[in-house]
Amino acid sequence: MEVTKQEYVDAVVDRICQYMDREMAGILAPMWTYTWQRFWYNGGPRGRKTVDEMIKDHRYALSSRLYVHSAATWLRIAFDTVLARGKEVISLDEYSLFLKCFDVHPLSAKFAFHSLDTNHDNLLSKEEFINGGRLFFTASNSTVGDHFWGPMLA
Ligand SMILES: [Ca+2]
Repeated sequence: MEVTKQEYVDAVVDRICQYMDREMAGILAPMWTYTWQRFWYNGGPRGRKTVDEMIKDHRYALSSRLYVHSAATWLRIAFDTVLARGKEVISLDEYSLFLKCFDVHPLSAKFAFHSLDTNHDNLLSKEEFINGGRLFFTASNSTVGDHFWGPMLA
């Protein structure tokens, strides 16, 4: 079984361009493509990887300090320039739009949103967003970050 760039990157970029406005898509689509190039696809002629290769690459990337720093930067840019655009917080609708680009159902997005909303004000602050995303990739125990990408578990 293989993972292709088409599945991992292009399908997401297509949804970003379909669901988000031009300004948001113009930032998030290249960010997502860069993520594949920088962390998950380490060269090779095929533009695809086996699932085992992807797991190995994820394990390697997630164990590096560079990744943890880069993930926090990625999340901060996504929050500031794509989702919140000058606001301090984002709504359920804005978070749902973000996850919709990754093919997450709105009901799962709602569950994820409320999991990340640790102060229960029905809004996600930048801190809650970044903390959830960071924990999704770095925590080995169960945390609020478990549902950052919807029902997918790290
Ligand atoms: Ca909150």
